[in-house]
Amino acid sequence: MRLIFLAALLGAALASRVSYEGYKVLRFNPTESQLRLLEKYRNSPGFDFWKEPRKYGDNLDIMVSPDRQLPFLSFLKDNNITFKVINDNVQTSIDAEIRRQAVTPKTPRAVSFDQYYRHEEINSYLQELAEKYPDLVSVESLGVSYENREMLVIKISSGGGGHRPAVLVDGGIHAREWIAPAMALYIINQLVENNAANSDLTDSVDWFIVPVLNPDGYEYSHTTDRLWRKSRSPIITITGVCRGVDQNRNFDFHWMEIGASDYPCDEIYGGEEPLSEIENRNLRDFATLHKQHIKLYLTFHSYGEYLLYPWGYTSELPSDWETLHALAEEVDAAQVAAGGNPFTIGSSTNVLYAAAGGSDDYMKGVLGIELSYTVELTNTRYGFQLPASLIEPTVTQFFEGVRVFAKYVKENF
Ligand code: 0X9
Ligand code: ZN
Repeated sequence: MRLIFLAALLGAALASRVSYEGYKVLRFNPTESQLRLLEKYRNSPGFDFWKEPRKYGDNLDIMVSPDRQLPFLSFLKDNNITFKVINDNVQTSIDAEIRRQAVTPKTPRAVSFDQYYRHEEINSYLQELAEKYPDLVSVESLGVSYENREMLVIKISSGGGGHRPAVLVDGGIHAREWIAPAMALYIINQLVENNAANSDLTDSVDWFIVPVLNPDGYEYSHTTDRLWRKSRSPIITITGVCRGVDQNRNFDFHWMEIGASDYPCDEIYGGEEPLSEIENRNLRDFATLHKQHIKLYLTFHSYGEYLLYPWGYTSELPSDWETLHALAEEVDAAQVAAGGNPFTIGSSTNVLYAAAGGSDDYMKGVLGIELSYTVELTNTRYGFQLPASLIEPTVTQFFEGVRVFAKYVKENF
């Protein structure tokens, strides 16, 4: 009976999903000239560049659709480009993930870090914390998403009447990067439910945490297309409707200048206008209201193990880049001491790629938040589909870095 129920649940979960049957992910360690050759495939149909290298020695991961594999493999052979297949069939790993999600018991009122939660579950957890810890926690709505999902921000403050320096954290601007909301949730969990051990992080610093900045995309990546990145608002084109804007190309600072597309069907579509996306306007409004107090902005993404600071729109550096760099190094040392791999540190443009309209650039460039970082968590062969069993080591290791960030804010503002 139980088996039939589970099979039915799984059947429903698998129905009408985007299929990645036969898609492979190849990992390269290209030389500069090989990279130039591979770059030509970047915008070709059937190719999805999951992770980009910038400096020699970094890896490049490309997902290739079944119909493009044969010609691509012979191109690689002709050019002596070696690679490893890190995922032989993306659909198989998606199915395994769906199976795990369907059978993992959801335990209300006790969060755990061995499973990924849905948006509703995350919202309920935040509300429960507000009820249980009224002296430390309050929850506010930033507004609703395009598809009417409530976007919650949790405020963690042990007092001070809103005059203390604050940290703004978000996760999940990119739908498929599930470890990002999980990281945000872990920070919340530690600051609130383990406050006795972490009271030094909240005794003179306030926290504003938005665990899911793209709730519609996040839900869509759970129900329909595991590799969805963008928001879900529809945009009419001459060939039909395409959905979604890359919310991290949509902020109003050097919008569309570089590394963004004006074609609505592209993964890095910047939107019809800056801040076209309601989810981004919701964050903008909240951050603007509190900008005097927010000293540090952390936006979580995956994957690649990078600690990035502005700018993403230019290779020039902000005047205080040495402070940003030195703090990132301290943060990295702490997470390495906790067992993590060393992260690559630098400005987005210089160590990753140029891409304007990101939330990190906006927070610093427009709102004047001094310390602004994009954190790209994890760099495993699993790509975006980090197995749930690896959530805990990932988030606990990086939490040691978060401690260093908090200490810096506490001591310097
Ligand atoms: O491209 C992005 O938006 C981020 N990488 S991801 O693979 N998670 O999509 C990096 C953003 C870095 N910041 C800026 N370019 N402003
Ligand atoms: Zn991302």
